Amino acid sequence: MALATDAAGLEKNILRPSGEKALLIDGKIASEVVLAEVAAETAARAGKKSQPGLAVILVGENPASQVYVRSKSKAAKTVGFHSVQYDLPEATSEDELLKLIDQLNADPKIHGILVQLPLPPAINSTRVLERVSPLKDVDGFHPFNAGLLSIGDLDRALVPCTPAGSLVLLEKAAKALGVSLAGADAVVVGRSNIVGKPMAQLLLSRNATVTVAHSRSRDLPAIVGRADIVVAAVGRPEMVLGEWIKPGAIVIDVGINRVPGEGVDAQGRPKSRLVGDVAFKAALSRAGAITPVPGGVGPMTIAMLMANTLRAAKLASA
Ligand code: NAP
Ligand code: L37
Repeated sequence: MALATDAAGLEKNILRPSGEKALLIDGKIASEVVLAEVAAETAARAGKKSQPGLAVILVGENPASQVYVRSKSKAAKTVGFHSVQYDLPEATSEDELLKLIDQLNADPKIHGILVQLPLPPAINSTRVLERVSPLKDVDGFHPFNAGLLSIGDLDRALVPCTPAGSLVLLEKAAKALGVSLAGADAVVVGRSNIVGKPMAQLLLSRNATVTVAHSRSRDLPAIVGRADIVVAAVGRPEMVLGEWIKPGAIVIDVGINRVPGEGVDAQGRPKSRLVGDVAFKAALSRAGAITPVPGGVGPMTIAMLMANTLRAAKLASA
């Protein structure tokens, strides 16, 4: 797709694809801005305050998780953090994992602990997530942080990275379009604890009128069709159709779905490609602004993890 930056006034992460109506919100560029800010603040702490430290734990060999965990550890090094990664075998017991978390909770060099999901079926995820100290819970999955977000105490909450990054992109889009989130009708499709629910809380904190749709919702096209803001976090390739989108709406596509592509790669394996939960091409000609997949919310998730780790380090040394 040929991209042309729009006339003056648009930030460099907001692009207008030539011939299209919608603005394209580039998460890659936006994430680089966040990462540069975190790096600058980290550099400014050197010699005065502790170096922020992030521990990332991966259990098993889920290929997507391997990619994400590698990106997270790499980003942590790039911004100047102390970065450690634990690659544990699939057969790791819950007790072993809990012991590692206890060690990291007690380690003053570590300010953020992330346990990548999904965990192997033999491990109870709830017990594991609740073992992470709420002050080091940079994923924001501990009930204590979920509770703070739910009562609107955003000064103290560590907020889950994907919704936090989605909100940054949403605010940039609203600014570029000259609209306000306050009073806007927002629809979040999906109600998971890691994306949909915290996203709904964040939108509420910005005074949007929030509807949360899910697999039991009746008439999803009509619900989506009323929305000024649509956040799709379903995990179903291109299920939100372009024709559902209200003209001019802001669309944040959280979905990451790998689908069969065309042809074969150099090793002769069938190619695959990533698509979101929104039928992107059709939505592009109706939406006011939209995030692409890949290159939208995904890179922001990683950047917000770094921002959360820096925040956790500040909270620890306050
Ligand atoms: P999840 O836990 O599987 O939740 C999916 C939600 O979608 C559920 O609430 C489910 O409803 C709802 N749903 C499923 N089918 C539906 C349908 N036909 N109509 C309406 N709602 C439906 O998924 P998740 O962890 O929230 O992730 C969602 C997507 O975001 C996935 O594609 C995932 O890969 C992606 N993701 C991206 C990032 C990123 O950084 N970009 C981070 C995390 C996740 P019920 O509750 O009724 O079952
Ligand atoms: N914080 N996030 C946290 N904790 C977890 O336990 N599972 C999980 C989680 N999810 C997660 O890390 N998601 C995620 C998804 C996509 C990217 C990063 C993180 C990402 O970088 N996506 C790229 C494409 C990467 C690819 O080619 O596969 C993108 O541009 O969207």
